[in-house]
Amino acid sequence: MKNFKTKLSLIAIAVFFLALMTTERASAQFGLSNPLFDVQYNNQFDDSTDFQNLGYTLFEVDTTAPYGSFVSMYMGAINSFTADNGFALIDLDAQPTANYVQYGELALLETITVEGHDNYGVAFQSYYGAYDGADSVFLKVFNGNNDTLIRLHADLPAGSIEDSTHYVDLSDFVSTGDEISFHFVCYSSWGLAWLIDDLVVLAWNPTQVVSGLQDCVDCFINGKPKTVVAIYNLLGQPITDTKVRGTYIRRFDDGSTDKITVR
Ligand SMILES: [Ca+2]
Repeated sequence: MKNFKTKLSLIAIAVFFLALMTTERASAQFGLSNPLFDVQYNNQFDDSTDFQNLGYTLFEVDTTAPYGSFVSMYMGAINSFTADNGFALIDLDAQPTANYVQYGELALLETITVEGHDNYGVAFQSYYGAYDGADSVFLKVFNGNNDTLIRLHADLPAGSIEDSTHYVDLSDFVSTGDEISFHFVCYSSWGLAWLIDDLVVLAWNPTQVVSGLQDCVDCFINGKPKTVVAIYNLLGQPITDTKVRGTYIRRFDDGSTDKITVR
């Protein structure tokens, strides 16, 4: 009886900590104690049971870096915020097929109900190496019976690699109350590798389109212009090496934030 009670206690403690970890993961805003925006979901790719392979070339969800014997072994791990606790990898270089036709599809098994805003988007870190022009990678967004395929790294020349934060605005095909999910899809002749991490679904007011990072629309407080004091990418990571084009979150000297697209 004593052993039984001890077992029950241990199970209760394990369930408590599992729930705590899940809550912590769900509410985490990468690297920031004060969330910059309303995070509706995040996945740090720290649990392989969140995902399922649907293609015949397989993704791994682990901390394995590319290991293909031709070129991908030189790529190294993804430069994501939470690479240490896992990421997704499809190493096409390590899984050659006889007919040079590879297809990988990694399905996120969880569905996300977006609520409370007019605008939604998804951000993630993506590290990709293409061998030739036949190689291509996509984010597939599911919303009810509709799916939308969005090509990633589309401008990447064959034979090069790119590690970058991606933001896809979902506002045109996702509304409050919708249940959405994501697949990562890859077609290749004999590509190198693709790594993914730090998926965030966020909600925001309409994005302002500006021509420069310091440009502001209605950015006055008490008659004085507000000053940009920090700039973040859509994963909430501080940005120092800003590109001219892209979508960012800015924090002003009065503590307020906005979301901009620089074109
Ligand atoms: Ca991770």
